[in-house]
Amino acid sequence: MTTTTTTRFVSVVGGAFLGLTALSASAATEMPALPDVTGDKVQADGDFKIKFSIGTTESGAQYRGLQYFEKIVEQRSDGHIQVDLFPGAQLGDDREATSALQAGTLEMTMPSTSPLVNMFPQFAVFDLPFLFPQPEMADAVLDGEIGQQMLEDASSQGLVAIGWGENGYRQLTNSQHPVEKPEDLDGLKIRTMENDLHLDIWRTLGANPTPMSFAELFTALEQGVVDGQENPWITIESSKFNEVQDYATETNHVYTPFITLVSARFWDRLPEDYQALVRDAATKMGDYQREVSRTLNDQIKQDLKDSGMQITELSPEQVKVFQDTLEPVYKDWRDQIGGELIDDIREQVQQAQEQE
Ligand code: KDG
Repeated sequence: MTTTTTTRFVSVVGGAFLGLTALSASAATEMPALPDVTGDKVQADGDFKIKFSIGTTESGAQYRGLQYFEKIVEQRSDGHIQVDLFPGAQLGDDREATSALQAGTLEMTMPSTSPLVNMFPQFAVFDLPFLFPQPEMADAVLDGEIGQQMLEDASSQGLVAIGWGENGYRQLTNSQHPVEKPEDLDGLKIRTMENDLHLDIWRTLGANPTPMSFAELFTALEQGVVDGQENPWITIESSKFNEVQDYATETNHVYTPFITLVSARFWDRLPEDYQALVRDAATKMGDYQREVSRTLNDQIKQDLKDSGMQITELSPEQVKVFQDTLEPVYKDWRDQIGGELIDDIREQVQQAQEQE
């Protein structure tokens, strides 16, 4: 059952903004109120507890999505399913949390696809630079045939994959100097996710990349172990990277999705009606998270500027220099990822661009 993104992507944020301001240092950013829960109550046998772990902090869009998931599941199960949220990598980073699901010691997590390429090589397609010019094109692929097939393929190795979310477009930050062209990266030590394609991207651009878990990143930036990193604006703010990074460049170089995973051991114990409830809640969480992330993106970039961060906005010509410099990455990774998958996605993106 796949529905096209546009029909499902009804605005859930509306105008209601709650004054959630205390969470991040430069926060004028207000999180939208959680939408009301729609759908009937679900009756099934047994009581269940879901521990849901993520790596980003409680002041990000990802956590706001989890709060909506919690609200839906607890209300529609009449409290027979309890959901406990663990942000900030309290229960481990993306790889550790995913292993805990396989071991059955944790019920749910929502990692980025990038750190899991070692388990699911196809996920590397999302690490290709400048693949999605607009987020709606990523939605169309993730919510379409390709994305649904990937969820089925990732429902293996002790895991059940039930939905997508948005980490977002990645932006470069550093503590040394403004970056406007690849040459400015010469000698800069850039932290990347634990992902060989990302290492290739920054090596190809002339930087000195090093892979590291997200959980270790703030300290590594603070202590100067690395000069820079790249993440979406909302993660840069919610993780307070602006407190240890003076410069940013709006590169939008990669769109990273989140994937919602459940422990297969837990899933197999869950009655079918509750499985359907959890899957529906995961879909609604992903849609809402995308909307929060996109609604707040520009506001947060402004907050970071107001907090003193020097943000370089690249001209289309400057972006093209980065794109052209990275084109060889597509050739180098074609066989490993699968030429057909890359072509199918690029064709879908092209069609969407032609319809604009
Ligand atoms: O658990 C948090 C990570 O999924 C996410 O933030 C990954 O973008 C990421 C990074 O830079 O590690």
